[in-house]
Amino acid sequence: MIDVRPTDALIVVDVQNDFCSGGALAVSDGDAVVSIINGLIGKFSTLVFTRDWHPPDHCSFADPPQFLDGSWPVHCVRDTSGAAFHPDLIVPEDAIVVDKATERIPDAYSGFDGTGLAARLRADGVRRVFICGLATDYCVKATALDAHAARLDVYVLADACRAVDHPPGTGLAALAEMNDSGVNCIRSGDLS
Ligand code: VGL
Ligand code: ZN
Repeated sequence: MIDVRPTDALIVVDVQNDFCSGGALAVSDGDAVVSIINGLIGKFSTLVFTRDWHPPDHCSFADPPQFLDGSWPVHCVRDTSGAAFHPDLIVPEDAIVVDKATERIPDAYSGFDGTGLAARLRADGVRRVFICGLATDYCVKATALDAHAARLDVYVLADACRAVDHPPGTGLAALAEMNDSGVNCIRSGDLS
């Protein structure tokens, strides 16, 4: 078991309508992470929720999208219902909300990319981060690798993530890549 400490942060990545069932870029079984994450937030004194927050003409949008080359259907356009957090996700008033990929170019998958998040967490005395959300093989992976590069101790809560998994196996490969890079892959049940 891992005891959650006051210097730990939970980072919830992109649990937004467009990545959940019925969304523009739905991750299969994406909704399943919501209740797991809701059960974790009471353990943490620092909570970060990232949002994919694109302008309407974002550079990743394509018709037809190729998925593998970084082109995607229109998704998570700022201030639209698709970009809103899943309606059942508990987002406390004092949580840190981080918007990413807010300019037309470039795209950004990591919650640390251009957001000032590393400095903010450092200023708050955070040493370890526990990462969950959507999608394992894109924004969760990029956020975890950047957190590690920022010299935080990084844990990915594998059961509280879901992958785009296109082609199938990409989600598991992402977990292996994170593990090989020094990110600890654990399960939410390991937290006490
Ligand atoms: C994401 C694809 C495009 C993600 C965001 O949140 O994983 N994936 N934009
Ligand atoms: Zn995006």
